[in-house]
Amino acid sequence: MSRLVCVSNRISLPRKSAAPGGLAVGVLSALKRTGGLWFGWGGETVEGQPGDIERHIRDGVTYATMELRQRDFDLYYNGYSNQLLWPLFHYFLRGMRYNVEERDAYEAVNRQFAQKLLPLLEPSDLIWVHDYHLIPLGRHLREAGVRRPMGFFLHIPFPNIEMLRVLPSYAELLRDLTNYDVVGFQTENDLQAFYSGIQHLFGAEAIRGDGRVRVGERLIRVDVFPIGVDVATTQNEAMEAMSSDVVRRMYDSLMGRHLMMGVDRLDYSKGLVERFSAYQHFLETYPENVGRITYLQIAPLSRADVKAYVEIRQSLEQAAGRTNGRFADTDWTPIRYLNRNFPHATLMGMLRSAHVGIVTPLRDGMNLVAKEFVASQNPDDPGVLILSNLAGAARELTSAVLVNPYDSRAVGHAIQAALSMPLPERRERHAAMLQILRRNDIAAWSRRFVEALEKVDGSEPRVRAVSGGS
Ligand code: ADQ
Repeated sequence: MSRLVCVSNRISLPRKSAAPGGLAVGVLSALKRTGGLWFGWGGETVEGQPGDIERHIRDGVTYATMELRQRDFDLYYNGYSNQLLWPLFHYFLRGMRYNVEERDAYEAVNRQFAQKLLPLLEPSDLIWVHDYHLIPLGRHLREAGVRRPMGFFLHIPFPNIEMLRVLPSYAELLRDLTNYDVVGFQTENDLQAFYSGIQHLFGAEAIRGDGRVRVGERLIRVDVFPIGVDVATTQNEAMEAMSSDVVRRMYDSLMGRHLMMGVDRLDYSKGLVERFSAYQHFLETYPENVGRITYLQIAPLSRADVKAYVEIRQSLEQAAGRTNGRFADTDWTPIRYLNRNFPHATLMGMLRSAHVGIVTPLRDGMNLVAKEFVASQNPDDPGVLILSNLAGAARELTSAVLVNPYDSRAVGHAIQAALSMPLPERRERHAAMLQILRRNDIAAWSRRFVEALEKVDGSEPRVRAVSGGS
């Protein structure tokens, strides 16, 4: 039987408190099911030469971590990955900057990943590379002679060619993706955007009738694999956490008020400034809610070394301060804004306590919090999900209250509609969404991707790398 090898920029070591993030949740669920190897950066940077690979084995999963030089990390991760690819792929051109030195570091770190991974590979491995930090890794592995099936899954949106073309090296990026045998996206939109790039670069004839892409000798399966959640585990976590000390204290402190809750990494793509402004509109437009609702926003800091993230943090502190300064009373704070992590189960318990879950990213590959909110609810008396129609999750969760996150007034009205929604409608919407969550759960996601990899015939002449790098 084949071994699954997952590769991602950052890996979450067991027992260390994991940084929140959807990618880690997805990779771990895949590996827990099948066993195998998770290879990536362990979170340590060094000034001199990186040391040897470290290995830990836990519950059938081998974690192999490598170190990165501080300078490489700054340029590759904070620079190219998060100040170029992340904003570009999320359609935020204003936040994007192109720097050749960072591009070279991105290429060099991907080469390092390949060099460190090669000695760990076995002849029967299936290799699954995750996310935008590692797009060129497949080419480096092919150039080193790796013939095994290799897949790539993009956790974030893929931009249409008209947006992608802004990147000077867009053609290399597209060619790099054709070094994989399976390329997976979160939604049909992302898939179509990828086709737009393929058509632009290789012509319409490169896209075959069955959806696969033919580039030279290489045949690539391209498909949509919407990531999901573990519904039963989320439900159990949520139910159990309701009686935990933290969740009870939070619940008791509401003193019978309604709870609206948001959980997001602190990132400008998550639409938090617009959301705070929507909440302010809501309190202005529906003053009967003043003193009767609490909005709890949990937003752990991420990418704190990147300037745009420092700026968004300041804007949010100001916005929360403004609303609280204007509306708070001696015994009521309209927004409780917390920049910290919680154990996953605790978060699920808090989500279950909420009457409204508010998930309004300006763009998001999927957004697992939206799905976790639905899974955590009590089906007999479920809360209402307000969801951005620009999140990948909106393609599946069509029974949520869908909003345009830029339209703060409309989001304010949606909060009012959610709070006053009758129980039969809440139940109906929730049941419809739960059914979809069960069908497309996290196990189905990883199983479908691994099956696609298993179907790749390792003996095909797919070996010759499509050159992409500069
Ligand atoms: P993210 O941008 O990190 O993921 P998301 O999908 O919402 O966004 O996943 C966040 C995960 O972290 C959730 O499981 C959530 O419960 C957890 N989390 C958030 N805040 C936390 C906190 N304070 N403490 C502990 N855990 C916390 C990227 C893409 C998404 C895509 C995922 C998965 O940007 O679009 O859905 O990958 O593919």
